[in-house]
Amino acid sequence: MERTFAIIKPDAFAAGHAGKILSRIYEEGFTVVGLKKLYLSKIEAEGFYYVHRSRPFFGELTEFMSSGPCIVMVLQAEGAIKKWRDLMGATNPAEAAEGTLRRQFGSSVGENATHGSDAPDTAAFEIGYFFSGLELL
Ligand code: 3AN
Repeated sequence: MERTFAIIKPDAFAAGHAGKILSRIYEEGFTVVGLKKLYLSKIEAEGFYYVHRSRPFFGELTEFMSSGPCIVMVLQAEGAIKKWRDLMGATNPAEAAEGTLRRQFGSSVGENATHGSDAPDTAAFEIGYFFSGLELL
């Protein structure tokens, strides 16, 4: 079994889509190992997206991620990292396949409803950024 880190981003949370996204997560067979609602500060968002600090959209990205509450989760399944990225779809909702979460709930490349770790090392960093071991029992 593999674990990945996921976010229901501020756009999807504010629009009331968190319940529908969680339903899909259960339907697709993930176990929700950790889950909490947070309202990130700019500093916390910058720490989370530190690998993107040199990208031109870093300011926009961290402003958006600290613009309202979100839900952070640890999801478990066979091949959870790829499975969750497949369910999310492409970064740009306009290019995301039919039936994916970003296609259904995203509105732009920045405000794209969900986040998911892209590899085992980033999953380990991202899970540890938000959850203690005790919260993942
Ligand atoms: P993904 O989240 O699909 O792995 P990345 O790693 O390319 O996508 O981008 C990291 C984050 O930065 C994504 N959550 C995305 O919403 C945001 N992002 C990517 N490109 C842009 C852009 N051109 N403008 C604003 N935000 C962007």
